[in-house]
Amino acid sequence: MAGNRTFTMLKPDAVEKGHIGAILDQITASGFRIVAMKLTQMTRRDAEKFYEIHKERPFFGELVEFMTRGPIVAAILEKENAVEDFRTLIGATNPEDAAEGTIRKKYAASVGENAVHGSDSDENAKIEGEFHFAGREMF
Ligand code: YYY
Ligand code: MG
Repeated sequence: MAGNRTFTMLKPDAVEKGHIGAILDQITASGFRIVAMKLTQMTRRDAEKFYEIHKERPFFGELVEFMTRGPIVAAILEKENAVEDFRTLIGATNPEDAAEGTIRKKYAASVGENAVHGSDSDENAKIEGEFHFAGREMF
């Protein structure tokens, strides 16, 4: 059975460009309820750990550099079928391939700086949420 929570980050590019409000508005208007949220900045060690699965990929260095260059908004979102529905809402990893109206299509500049993260499985949603939030910060 599909879980009802996913984890997201509004990435440094989206925060720098002043898109926090518009993106959160689209997320909540799409039926997601915010059950944890904060503005935070990842250290190099945090980013290397969070994206560990990609550590052998050629873009890993740039990804860590990008994700640590400024604050992000981290949040846990609740909705039926949250992981899959949120991936649909954000669109393809590369904004050029993202469907019209998706968050990445609207706000992302490139595959590297693609505005928003969405967990890819229920298991990772739990791991990623717990990476960023203590129990008393999750509602
Ligand atoms: O889950 P998602 O963010 O859509 O893509 P992943 O394949 O998990 O890659 C994570 C992250 O890495 C992506 O959001 C941007 C970056 N990246 C990249 O810079 N270049 C690529 N060719 C693929 C991914
Ligand atoms: Mg991913």
